[in-house]
Amino acid sequence: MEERVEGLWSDVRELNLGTTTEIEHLHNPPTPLCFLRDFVSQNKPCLISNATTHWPALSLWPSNSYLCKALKDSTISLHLTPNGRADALTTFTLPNNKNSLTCFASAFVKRMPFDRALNLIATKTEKKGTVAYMQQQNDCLLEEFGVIAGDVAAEVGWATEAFGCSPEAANLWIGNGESETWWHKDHYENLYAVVSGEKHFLLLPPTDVHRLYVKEYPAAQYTCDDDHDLESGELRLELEEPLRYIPWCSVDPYPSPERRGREMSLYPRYFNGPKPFECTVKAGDMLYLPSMWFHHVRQTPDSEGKTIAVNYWYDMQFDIKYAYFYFLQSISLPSNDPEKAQHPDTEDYKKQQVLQIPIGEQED
Ligand SMILES: O=C(O)CCC(=O)C(=O)O
Repeated sequence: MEERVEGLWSDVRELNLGTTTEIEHLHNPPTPLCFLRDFVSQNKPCLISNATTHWPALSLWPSNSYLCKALKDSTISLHLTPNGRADALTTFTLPNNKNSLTCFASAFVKRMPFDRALNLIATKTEKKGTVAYMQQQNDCLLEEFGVIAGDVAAEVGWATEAFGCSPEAANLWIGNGESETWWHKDHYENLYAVVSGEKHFLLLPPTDVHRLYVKEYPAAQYTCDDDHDLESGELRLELEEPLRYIPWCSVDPYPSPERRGREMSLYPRYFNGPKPFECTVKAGDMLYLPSMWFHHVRQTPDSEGKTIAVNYWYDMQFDIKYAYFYFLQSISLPSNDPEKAQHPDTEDYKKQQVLQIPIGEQED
C-alpha cells in the first residue's frame, strides 16, 4: 500500500501540478472561466499579480499611524503565544514536572484597543515574552475592522463569478516575523491577498495527506494570570478539561538543528518525499489556495514591523474530489512514531498517553 500511495504523490505532480516546487504565476487576474477551468476544477493553486492594484489599502495600510487613527475607537481580538505558534503542537509538562506530552495549543485571546495591539505586534523590545498576532478568523474584516474594510474589495469579482457565490468570510491578518501558522487544511476555497510585508507558504496537495502524519492530540490553551503587562507577562499552558482531542498534522517543516534528525526519522514520508510547493506572496499579490490543500505559513514584516493580509473564504464543493480525499485519508499507513496510534480512540488509551510519557521522550 505504501508504494501505491507514493505513486500517487508522483502521479499528481507529473500529470497536473508540475515537478518543480513552483506554482503557476499569472501576471494578471484570470477571467472567471479560465479560473474555474484551469485552477478551481483542477484543485490547483496559482499566484496572481495585479489583482488588487485598485485597493486603497495598498498605499494606506503600510502606515501604522494611518491604521491607529482610523481604528482609534476599535476593539479587536489579539492572539498571544510565547513562541508565535498558535494552533500548533507544543510540549506540555505535567504538574509533577516529570512527565510531558505533545499537545495542540491554542492562543490566549485578549480583546483590546487596536493601537495597543498593533504596538505589541510591531514594536521590538528586548524583554518580550509573548508573540502577538491579530488573526481572529470570524469574518473579522467586517466584524472588527469595519471602519477600514472599504480600503479593500468586499469580494474578488472574478472569483465570485467563478464560484457562483459571495465569500462566506473575509479575514484580516496582522502579524510579525515571529508568528508562524502550522500545517493544516481548510474546507474552503481561499483567495489570500498580501497588503504589506510578505507571506511565505509551503503547500502540499490533499493527495499527500499521509506525509503530514495526522494524529489526535490533547487540546490545551494558553492563559495569562496578569494580563496588564502582556509584553513580559508569562503565558501558562493548561490542558482542556474534560480532555478533548484534535486531529492535527505532526510535522514541523523547520525543526531546529538539534531536532532535525529525530523529526526526519519520525516523519520520513515528509522529509524523504517530494518537496512541498513554495510560494512567497508579496504586497499586491494574491494566492489562490484550493480547498483541502495543506499549508504552512511564515511571514516577513514591512518597514514598520508588521505583515498584513486579507483573505476571502468561499464555500467549497463537497464533490467527487472531496469523496476521494476522504477515502484516501481513511487509509492508515505504518508509523515509526513511538506514540503509535494514528487515531487513538479509547478513553483509557488516551489517559495512558497523557500520564505516561516521560520528559525527554517527547517530540518537542
Ligand atoms: O496567514 C496565516 O498566518 C495563515 C493563513 C491561513 O491559514 C489561511 O488563510 O487559511
